[in-house]
Amino acid sequence: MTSNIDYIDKIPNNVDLGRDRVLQRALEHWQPAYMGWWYDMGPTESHNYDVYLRTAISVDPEGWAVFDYVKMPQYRWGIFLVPPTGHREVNFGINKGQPAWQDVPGEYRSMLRRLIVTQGDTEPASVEQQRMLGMCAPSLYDLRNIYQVNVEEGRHLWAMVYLLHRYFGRDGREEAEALLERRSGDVDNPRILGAFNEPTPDWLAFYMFTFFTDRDGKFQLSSLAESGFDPLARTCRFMLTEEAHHMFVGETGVGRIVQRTAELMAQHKIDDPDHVRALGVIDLQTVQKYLNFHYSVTLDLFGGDISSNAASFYTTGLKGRYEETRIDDDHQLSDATYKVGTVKDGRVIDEDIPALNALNERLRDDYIGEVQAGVDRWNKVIEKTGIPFRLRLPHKGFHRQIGNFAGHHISPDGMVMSAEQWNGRRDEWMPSAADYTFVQAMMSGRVVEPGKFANWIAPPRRGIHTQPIDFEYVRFN
Ligand code: BYC
Repeated sequence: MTSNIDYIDKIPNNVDLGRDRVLQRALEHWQPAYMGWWYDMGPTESHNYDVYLRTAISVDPEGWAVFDYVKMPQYRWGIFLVPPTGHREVNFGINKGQPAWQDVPGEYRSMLRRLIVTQGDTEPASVEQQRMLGMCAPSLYDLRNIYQVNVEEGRHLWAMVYLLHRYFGRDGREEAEALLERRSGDVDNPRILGAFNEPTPDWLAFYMFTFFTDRDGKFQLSSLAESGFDPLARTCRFMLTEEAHHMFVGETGVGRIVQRTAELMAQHKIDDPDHVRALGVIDLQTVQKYLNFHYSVTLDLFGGDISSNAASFYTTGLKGRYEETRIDDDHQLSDATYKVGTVKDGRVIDEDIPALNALNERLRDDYIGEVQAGVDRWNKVIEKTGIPFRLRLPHKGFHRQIGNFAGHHISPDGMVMSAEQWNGRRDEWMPSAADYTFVQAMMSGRVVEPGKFANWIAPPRRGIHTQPIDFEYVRFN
């Protein structure tokens, strides 16, 4: 395996695909089905556009990407793994110290397949969720960014499908087909995880999604990058380099929205949300409601607070903790405990449970720390304008459907309420139908003039790669 990618093959790769004819044929068989899915479910009306995209040419940390105009159906989706490092070991669990597995250990096969399928399922799901948004993009810069995110989610699907085809035989191939058959939000055949069946109806939702939900991707991929199953670890490492841009799009997108709103509020000396909306921008209260929604559905993606699945994934060496190898402990967690929140006697309390069963909660906490830092940066943007409003993360138990808080009604401040009380205040905390209608009405058309931005968002600080902000990032032909 080399760092450079072979683009001569029909399927670009750095895994010497040409040497395994059976695998190559199987993937070449899957490829047209993938293209069919892209034409059906990829970004609407985009197939003939020239988009200024980056494509991976190497898996080296330095200089792995080239930037050029590409028609998205001609994007070179392929298989890129970070090269193996000599003598890697399983770094945690009962198999700690064994050489990392280059093949699937038979006894862990179904667990591993399930992890790979769940990861793979989120990638096409997000493309499906976002497919209409190109029609109302706030600028060519943003349009290019959503397309970049979409093609890379497509590539992440390829990454998981390669593992299924290469290591799981017939049932792997069947799973790979099923990944193209499920549909986000479909009643009969939905995507596997909750958040990936929610609509992403507008650009505020898209930026929130890429900030919050793509960051779940970062933390899950980081845990899988610790896996004792070496091909999974190496493919996740490369996926993480692509993920960083998606979170950048989310953070700067929300940052530019709050900047525009707060600047107009300061300039016009107003703070009433109706007056703010009358200026054609999104009031900060609505931004807070979107934040509450996306944060809470993303917290659910980490799974139950107490999970025997998570304990098994760890004990067997299949899925580690965030930055496992940098943690200074026994990497077995046999005696350790961890605090998880739960509701007792009408109050939220912390309970110590065996750390092995609390691994989902621990990863969720790592995630929350990083998310909080991003919210602090948004608040700095608002603070600079002199506007006193601050965004904040709601309580961890707010609006949860999975884990200890599911079935309880918790306010953003962490108060346990009755269903009636909570529902009575729902529209103060979560986007209402009227909020969605307002935001969507504002985003009714697409801004196509290079360098121009919709009224509701500030321009970015700089363009893509070395290009200026008014570069023609998408040509519609
Ligand atoms: N919705 O023991 P439990 C990304 C299920 S995002 C629906 O509590 P476990 C991306 C669970 O499957 C990262 N069902 O949880 C972002 C299980 O079902 P079964 C995606 C849920 O198994 C943006 C049952 O409840 N990657 O990459 O420890 C754009 C009990 O489960 C949910 C991964 O998730 C839910 N929210 O952990 C594009 C990594 N939560 O098996 C991409 C791989 C739980 O009993 N997946 N359930 O029928 C995993 O590590 C684990 O499957 C989970 C769940 C962390 C998701």
